[in-house]
Amino acid sequence: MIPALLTVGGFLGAGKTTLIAAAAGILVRRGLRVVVVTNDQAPELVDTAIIELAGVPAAEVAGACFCCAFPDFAAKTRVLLERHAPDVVLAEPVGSCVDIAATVLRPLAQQMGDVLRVAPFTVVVDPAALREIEAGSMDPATAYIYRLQIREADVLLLNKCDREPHPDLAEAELAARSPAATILRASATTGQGIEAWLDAALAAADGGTRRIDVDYDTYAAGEAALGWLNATVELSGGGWEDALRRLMDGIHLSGIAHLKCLLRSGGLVLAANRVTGRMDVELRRLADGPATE
Ligand SMILES: Nc1nc2c(ncn2[C@@H]2O[C@H](COP(=O)(O)OP(=O)(O)O)[C@@H](O)[C@H]2O)c(=O)[nH]1
Ligand SMILES: [Mg+2]
Repeated sequence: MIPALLTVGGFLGAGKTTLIAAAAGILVRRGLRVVVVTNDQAPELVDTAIIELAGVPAAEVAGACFCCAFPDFAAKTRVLLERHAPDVVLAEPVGSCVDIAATVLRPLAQQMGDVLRVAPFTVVVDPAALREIEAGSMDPATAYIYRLQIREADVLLLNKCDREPHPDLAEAELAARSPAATILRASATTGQGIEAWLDAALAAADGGTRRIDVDYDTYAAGEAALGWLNATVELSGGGWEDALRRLMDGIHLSGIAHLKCLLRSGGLVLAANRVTGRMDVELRRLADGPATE
């Protein structure tokens, strides 16, 4: 069977990496081989570290989105195919990226259709962020990107349903915006709905065929309205959970799409996030070994 490329898009902080790590775990338990391609604006990605900590081989396309770095994406995918002979390649494009079907998935199907089949393009949606966009509190050009991402999806995965009080409203909103898409509900953190999504996505072929018209000036303005900060800092001390919380809380910006941080101390690895629509710091332990000072 030709391996499937399952691309998981969606806005910054929607839960793509969490979903991919959970899905990879499920697929491995099913006896399948899985690899992941991550993507962000800077090297040494937090996402890559999270996937590798889950024990899954990963390659990263850094410094540009999959569409702008298509040859790199195709080359890294080929290397993973040759090295690991996977059954499924999971790919996460940058959260501010759109027009992925036209610029990545269809060219890939043409160039590598003999070694890879393109599964339905899934776009993950955080209902709290969707509400914020509907309320008009996001930069209009950035909101344009968000809405196009929804229209481009073959499958819309309404995520974070474990804490969403109004999933029906969010689902109706998505159905109105993208009537032809398959809409599914999930929680990447509890695992709810992920098996059903995988079954649906991996059974189908010919993903990424939906066509959208993109105004590239507005798209560029929407990306330009987002700032990027990539930093590595060395700390000494202890009480790392508290320190990380205070560090994340102490960053004051007029708006945050997705602030993420990985803290390593000895065998301890912590991940912390703040995302659109919910500004409190979420902290997870990715590895639980003894910390150093
Ligand atoms: N409650 C809840 N939080 C989630 C869920 N999925 C992701 N998150 C959290 O959302 C934040 C961003 O997740 P991440 O996977 O990094 O988002 P990405 O930017 O789309 O890759 C993290 O704090 C995750 O723990 C979910 O299903 N439920
Ligand atoms: Mg991510």
